[in-house]
Amino acid sequence: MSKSTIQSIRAFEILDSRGRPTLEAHLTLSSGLTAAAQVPSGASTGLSEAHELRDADPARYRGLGVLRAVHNVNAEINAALAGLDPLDQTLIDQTLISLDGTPNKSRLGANAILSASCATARAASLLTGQPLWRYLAGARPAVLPLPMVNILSGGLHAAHAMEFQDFLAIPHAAPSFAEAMRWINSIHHSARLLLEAAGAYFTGVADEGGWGPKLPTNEAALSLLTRAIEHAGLQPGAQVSIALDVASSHFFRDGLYHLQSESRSLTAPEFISLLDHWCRNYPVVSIEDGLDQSAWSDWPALTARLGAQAQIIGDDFLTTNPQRLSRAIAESSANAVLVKMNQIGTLTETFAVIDQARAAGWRAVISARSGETEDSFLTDLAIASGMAQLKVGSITRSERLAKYNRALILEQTASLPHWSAAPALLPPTRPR
Ligand code: 2PG
Ligand code: MG
Repeated sequence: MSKSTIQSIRAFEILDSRGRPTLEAHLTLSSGLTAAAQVPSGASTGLSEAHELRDADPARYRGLGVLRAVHNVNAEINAALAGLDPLDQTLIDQTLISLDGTPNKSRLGANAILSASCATARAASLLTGQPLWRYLAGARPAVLPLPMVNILSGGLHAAHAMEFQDFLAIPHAAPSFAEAMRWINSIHHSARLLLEAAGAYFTGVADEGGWGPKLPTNEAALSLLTRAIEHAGLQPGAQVSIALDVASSHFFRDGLYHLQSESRSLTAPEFISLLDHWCRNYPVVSIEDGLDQSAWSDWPALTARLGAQAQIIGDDFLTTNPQRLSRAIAESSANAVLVKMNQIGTLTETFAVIDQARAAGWRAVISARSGETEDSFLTDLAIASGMAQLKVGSITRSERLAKYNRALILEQTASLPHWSAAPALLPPTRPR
């Protein structure tokens, strides 16, 4: 027990990167020390995510206000945490989970609960005089993560210009995080030049800061990204590879994957073949939500077919949920999990999923949401996880840069091992 205990917690309604309400919590210790944390919010959410509590009052923010969640922090959570040891994160999170009492945190709201969980950890790091990443890591080996960076967006994040949600670049051969960002900047710039040259209609930047162009097909985006890597003077496959967040649940209906932009609807085996075809023709080494979130019987076939050449990630499919991950590990449904704190709602459960993935020999990608804040907590979490991969969105918009800039500074000040020190945790590479 540390000498300092939790004195109070107070939450506020603030706005996220889409201008929608979210929470910031301020936690005060008996020593007088205070710490804040802000929580993110997704748009392409999975059905099994913990519940984000919104007011449903149409008179404010079209029902999206979070004043009820704020009240839950200020009343019940404040009362339950007062007097507890901020260094006992497990106790804090167990207290929050029991206080809520529902399986999906729907009574108090996962947003309310996560704000308290993260603010406690930050206060504890300050109390112990450690950087947040080191406090969070505990005995885990901290690693500077390889970023996967959004260049082109479609799906729910870009007015459905294309069905696939994210086309991302993985600068795996970059010798440093700083150099990775420089490469990404060149690719992002080249993508714009190529889009303009092709006369593509711009829908403006998408929710995560990438380009949201109207391209004729999903494959056209894949081809354009490959050419943008080359145009930037980098070698696709050898230096920079491609990740896809298919987010396929959002165009899956009645047993078929509907690629409306391409005027075709595919069965699961046909869709797996299409992904296989693209992995052969483009340097794709990571596929997220390649199948629908409820298609448990199809995921093992996708992983058997493509798992050696690509990391097969479950996001909407696994929702950072320990039970879903256990089943997926047992059934060899994928080989990687996307980790988003607010899908599950506490830090302790988030680390449980990370540790479960590591023990199973799976990979994990620590990820932001499409609705983000200027909080850089995520970067510290990614470093602390030791899982060596980070997904934040694109390199425009400051809610993304808060995370990248934190990594840029820590690279130079914290002497962290580079991601290449953990090769087994990285996506496969396929030099061409
Ligand atoms: C995803 C995320 C981030 P959202 O699907 O991986 O890209 O989007 O936060 O909208 O779920
Ligand atoms: Mg996703």
